[in-house]
Amino acid sequence: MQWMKGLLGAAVAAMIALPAHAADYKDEYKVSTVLGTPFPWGIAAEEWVKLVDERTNGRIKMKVYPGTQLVQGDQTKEFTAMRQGIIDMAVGSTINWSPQVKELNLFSLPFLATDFAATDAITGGPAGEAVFAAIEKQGVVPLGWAENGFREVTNSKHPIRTPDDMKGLKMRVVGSPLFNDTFTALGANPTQMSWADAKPALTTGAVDGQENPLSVYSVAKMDTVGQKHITLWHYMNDPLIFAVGKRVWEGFTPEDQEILRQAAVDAGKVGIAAARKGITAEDPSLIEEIKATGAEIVELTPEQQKAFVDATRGVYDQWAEKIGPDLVKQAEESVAQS
Ligand code: X2X
Repeated sequence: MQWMKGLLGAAVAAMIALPAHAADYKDEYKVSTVLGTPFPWGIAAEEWVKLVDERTNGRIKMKVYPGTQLVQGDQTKEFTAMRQGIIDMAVGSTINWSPQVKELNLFSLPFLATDFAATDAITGGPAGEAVFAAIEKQGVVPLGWAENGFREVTNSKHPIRTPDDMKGLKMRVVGSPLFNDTFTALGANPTQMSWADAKPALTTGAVDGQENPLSVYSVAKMDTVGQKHITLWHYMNDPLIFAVGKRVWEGFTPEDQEILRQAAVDAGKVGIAAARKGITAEDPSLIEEIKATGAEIVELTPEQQKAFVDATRGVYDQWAEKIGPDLVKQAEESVAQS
């Protein structure tokens, strides 16, 4: 038996002596996104891939799979697929993961955060930390934030200036039931569908409108599918999260985990800058570009915006209970200090 012990000892010694770049890393790590480049979402994901490649000298190879193609386009299944190891990594929207992580509905509370400072105060504050902890509890490791952007409402029928203008509009909404409730409260007729189905539905007129950031409107050329009326109501900013499935994460050495995390934080900054480009008072270039297509952009006055806040307050209160009143309070306090 002594010889066996000796062998075992040698094997253990060999394992310990194994270099940090574990030989059993995958040839490719699959990164899921809904939108690829040149959307800011895809820019963030590609930057992450690039930085990790550079900082590991090509030892960790990642590839972006846009269109949620790894889950047949069903963006509400992305989180589960990552948890199960079908997808290794993702840069995903809080909206699409909220069916599995109820805390992620926080960001979809209507008019919780209506400017960039408020958004950053939430993601960078205790609420952001609590949201990350909730994700981790579900078997996924969150690493950093990027941004899809402020979701503005568009339609093919008429300008929206008051909640009354929403009445009867058929609206495509995304995966969380919260959106159904918000648009129902405004008197619209919401239908949930994936991004893959949204543009065809707008093209045929099956729906009249949708809500998405101006960057998405522009890259997806929504003016060509009749979306001529845009209202900047800033009712929610849609953050994105860089994440890795837990089992995949545990396969990396601590040094490589740190590289992945720091690269996500750095790529997030690039993604956020791309998401905020051209839509500010200092740089309205994207707004001007969209206007040049013949689309009409309504900017709400504070009083006009308040009418929408009031009309959706019941939805906010009801969902604050479901999300967790303490978490919502933390976020509200961060916003108040921003
Ligand atoms: O489906 C959408 O509207 C999109 C692309 O913005 C998300 O995935 C949340």
